[in-house]
Amino acid sequence: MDLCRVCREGTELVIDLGLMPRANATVFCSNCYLFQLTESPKPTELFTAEYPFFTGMSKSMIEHFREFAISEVIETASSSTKVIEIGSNDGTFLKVLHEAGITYLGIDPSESAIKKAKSAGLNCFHGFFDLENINFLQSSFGMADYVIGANVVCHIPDLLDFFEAVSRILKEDGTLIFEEPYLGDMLKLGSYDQIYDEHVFIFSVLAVDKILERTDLELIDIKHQETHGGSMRYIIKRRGVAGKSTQLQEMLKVELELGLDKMETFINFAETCMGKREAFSNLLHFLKSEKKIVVGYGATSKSTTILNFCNVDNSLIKAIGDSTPEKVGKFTPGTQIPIVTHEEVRSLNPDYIVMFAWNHFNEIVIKDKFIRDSGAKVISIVPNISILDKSNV
Ligand code: JHZ
Ligand code: ZN
Repeated sequence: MDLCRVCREGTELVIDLGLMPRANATVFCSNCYLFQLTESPKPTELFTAEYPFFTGMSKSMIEHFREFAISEVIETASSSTKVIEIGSNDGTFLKVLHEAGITYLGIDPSESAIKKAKSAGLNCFHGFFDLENINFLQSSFGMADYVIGANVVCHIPDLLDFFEAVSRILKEDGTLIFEEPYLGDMLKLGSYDQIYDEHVFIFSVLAVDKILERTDLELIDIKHQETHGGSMRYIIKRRGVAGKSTQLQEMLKVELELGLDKMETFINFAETCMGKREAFSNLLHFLKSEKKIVVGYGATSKSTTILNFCNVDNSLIKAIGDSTPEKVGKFTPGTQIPIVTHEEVRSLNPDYIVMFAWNHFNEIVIKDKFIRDSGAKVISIVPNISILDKSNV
């Protein structure tokens, strides 16, 4: 039996998604309510010099991070405020701090991301935010008023090491704020594609609150976000500095009502995933038998899970379009579907487009005339496998 990464108690299998190019199964720890992968590659193998995901590819994410920086930091900052962002990627968030004249440091292990941020003139450190580097970071940058992370903490296998590192660099009245894909939304939408090698955990509020009991930090507030198909922002202070907000207390109750502490809930989720696999596979095989041309939109990390779990290769989906130059010319991991530009996808005259970047759909529909106006039909994969009626889009 796999042990929980935090409490080392036994976990229960939720769903085995099969052998993935990297990750495979997920388990649930009913001791600390942590939904987690059984196996995950070392972070040094994932966040490499060629890491190809860049936050700034999405206009709505740029807007989101501007709002995040302003509301959580800039509005209350003084001339001495110091901010650390972990997993700062291409510097989308840092740029807002930079322009506001705030003292900051971005930290990221991916050289490709650091290069982009540095070429934009941003202050960054190339490496991991962990206990190994914390003394260096503390002596070179000093203590922080804010430690911020977005879509990064759920990527860190050793959470206790991470929280200890935060504790060492956070001022006494400092604040840790991070936001990650939210388990409640994943269960509601059946968006099992959130489960892949980089997402070691999918957090609930209950789980974050519980893990922090093992540290000198405490969850004091939460704010739900629409990004990445539903995320949760966690606001954390040193234990005893502030009380828990009313909405946090309410959310803890709601999650218990939803059964986010119970294995049974995850068994139901696994059944939903199986049903969605069958529906997707049946649809694609039917379209193939009808000689339809099917392509994909967005070579997302998430799509790796769907394609491998549902056994979808290039005989079912001809190509996937993506706006990231670093991804174009490559193939989807394990399923070998060519990743091409959106222009190339259009030239294939597709009959159907599978929307893998479903979390950016609102932005895509506005900017992509082809998706909106061509005869090609859009296949939605979240919440249900369905062919969209474009007149309602
Ligand atoms: P997107 C990544 O996941 C990895 P992914 C990581 N583990 C994580 O947690 C989240 O991000 C934050 C393309 N695209 O954002 C760009 C278009 O082609 O859903 C991307 O390749 N046209 C750190 O990869 C992909 O789609 C567009 O208009 O699942 C979107 O990837 C837009 C907006 C995007 O994250
Ligand atoms: Zn546990």
